[in-house]
Amino acid sequence: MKKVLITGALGQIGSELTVKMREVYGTNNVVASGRRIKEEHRQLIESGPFEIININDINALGEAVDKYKIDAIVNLAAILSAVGEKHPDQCWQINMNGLYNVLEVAKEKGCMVFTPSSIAAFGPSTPPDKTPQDTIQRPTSMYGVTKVAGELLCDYYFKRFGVDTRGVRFPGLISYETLPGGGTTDYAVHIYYEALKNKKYTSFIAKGTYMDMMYMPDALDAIINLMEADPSKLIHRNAFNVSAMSFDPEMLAESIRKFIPEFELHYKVDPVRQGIAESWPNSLDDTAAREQWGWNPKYTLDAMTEDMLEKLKRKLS
Ligand code: AKB
Repeated sequence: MKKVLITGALGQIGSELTVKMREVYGTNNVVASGRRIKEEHRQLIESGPFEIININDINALGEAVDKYKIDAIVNLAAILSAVGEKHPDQCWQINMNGLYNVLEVAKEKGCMVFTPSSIAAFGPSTPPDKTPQDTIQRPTSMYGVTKVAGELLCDYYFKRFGVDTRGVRFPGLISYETLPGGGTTDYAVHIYYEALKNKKYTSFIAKGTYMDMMYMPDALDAIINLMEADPSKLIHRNAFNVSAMSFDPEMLAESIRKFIPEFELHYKVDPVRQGIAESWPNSLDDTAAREQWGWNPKYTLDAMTEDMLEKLKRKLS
C-alpha cells in the first residue's frame, strides 16, 4: 500500500483517517475525496491532495486512481442507517452502486479495497449476545441490506477476480472531530456534547438497549492494521467482527457522571431508530479479528469518556 484514495473523506471516519494516514504514509500519498464541500471542510481540503468525487461516477473514480497512481482505496462514502430508512433509494445508490464502481475500478487498475461493514449487517434472527463471526445475517434495514450485500460482493471480487478486499463490521463509533451523519448509534456521540453544554441529554434510544461501540482512535487502528495484515493469515475478509465495548444509555450516563456528577439522562424514544437498534446484536465476538490480524482495542468506556470530555471541552471553548 503506497498511495491511498479515501472516498467519503469528509465524514466522521474519513476526516480523522485522512489525517492519521497522512501521518503514517506521508501527506502526498493519501488523497482525500468527497462529494460536497462545505466551509467547515476547508482545513482538511487544504491540508493535502483532494478531489471532488461522487462514487456513482465511475469515470471520476478511475481518473483519480490514474492521476495519483493509487494502489489502495478506502471506501467510506455511505448513507447510514437512520437516513437510509428515510431514503432507501439513495442508500442503495451510494452504498451498493458506489461500492460496485469502486470494485470495478480496483479490478481494472489493481488496487486493494477496504470497505467498512457494520453491526447493521446482522438482524433480529442473529444470536444477539457475543454474536459469532459466521452466523445468520438477515438484516431488516436498507442500510443493513446494503452492508451484507456489500460483504458478499467484496468476497466475490476477491475470489473471482483476485481483488484484495478487506473489511470490518464497525459498531457505533464515538468521536469529537466530525459528527456522525444520521446513524442509530449517534446518541452516544450527541450525549457528550449535551453533557458539556447543558449537563443533561434526552436519548432517542431506550434504556436497556445494548449496542457495541468503539472510540475513533481504535477504529482508525482497525482500518490501518487490517489493511497492513499479512494476507496469508486472513481466513475471513469481508468482514471481521470488531468490538471494544457494549453499553446501554444508562451505562454511558453513569460513565459521564464520574466526570460530571450532576449529569441527567432523559428519554424520548424514536420508534424508527429504536426498531433498528433492537434488530442489531447486543455485543459481538471478535475472536477471529484478534487471532487473524491482532485486533486489540485500547479504550474502555471510562477511558473513552475521560478523553472525549477533555477533547470536546477544548473544542467547544
Ligand atoms: C449507524 O448507526 O448507522 C452506524 C453503524 C452502526 O453502522 N453508526
